[in-house]
Amino acid sequence: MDRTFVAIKPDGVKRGLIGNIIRRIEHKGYKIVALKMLQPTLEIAEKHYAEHKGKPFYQSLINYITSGPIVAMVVEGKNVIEGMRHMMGSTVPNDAQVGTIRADFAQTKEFNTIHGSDCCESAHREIAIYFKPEELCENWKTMMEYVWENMPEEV
Ligand code: IDP
Ligand code: MG
Repeated sequence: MDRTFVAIKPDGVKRGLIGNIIRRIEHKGYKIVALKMLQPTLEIAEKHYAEHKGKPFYQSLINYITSGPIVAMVVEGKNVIEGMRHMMGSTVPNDAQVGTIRADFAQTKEFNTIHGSDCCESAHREIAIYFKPEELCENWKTMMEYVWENMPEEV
């Protein structure tokens, strides 16, 4: 099953949106296999956003992501990387589709409430930054997994 790294960014945590965002992820049927609140260190933030080093917004991005606790998650599901990006909406909240997390909760691209890996390689890299392998809880089933098991074969 596919996995992605998701983080509720400091603005989302400070605004009391943790429950709302997790509810959306659970209602979609995705499985949260790891979850923790942490205060990102400078080292973690720089690793996470290494691809943006040198860009004009890099320093403000680092300041933002280290400005308070985040809620980090590993989320599992069918095509979850693409699915979470779809639920999050575009980077610029006013370009995001109404109903997405960024459209509904954010006003600026600087403070856009949620992070989600953009591809499989990023997901692997980001999960490893925030979680040790033993922090992932894998030996349990969601209701959704029972549903999939009882669905007809995919064609
Ligand atoms: P993404 O989060 O939708 O993948 P990226 O382009 O990877 O978007 O940028 C990472 C994060 O950096 C964004 O979510 C946003 O917080 C911040 N960011 C991106 N572009 C800008 C910008 O032009 N100005 C300020 N912050 C930006
Ligand atoms: Mg990105």
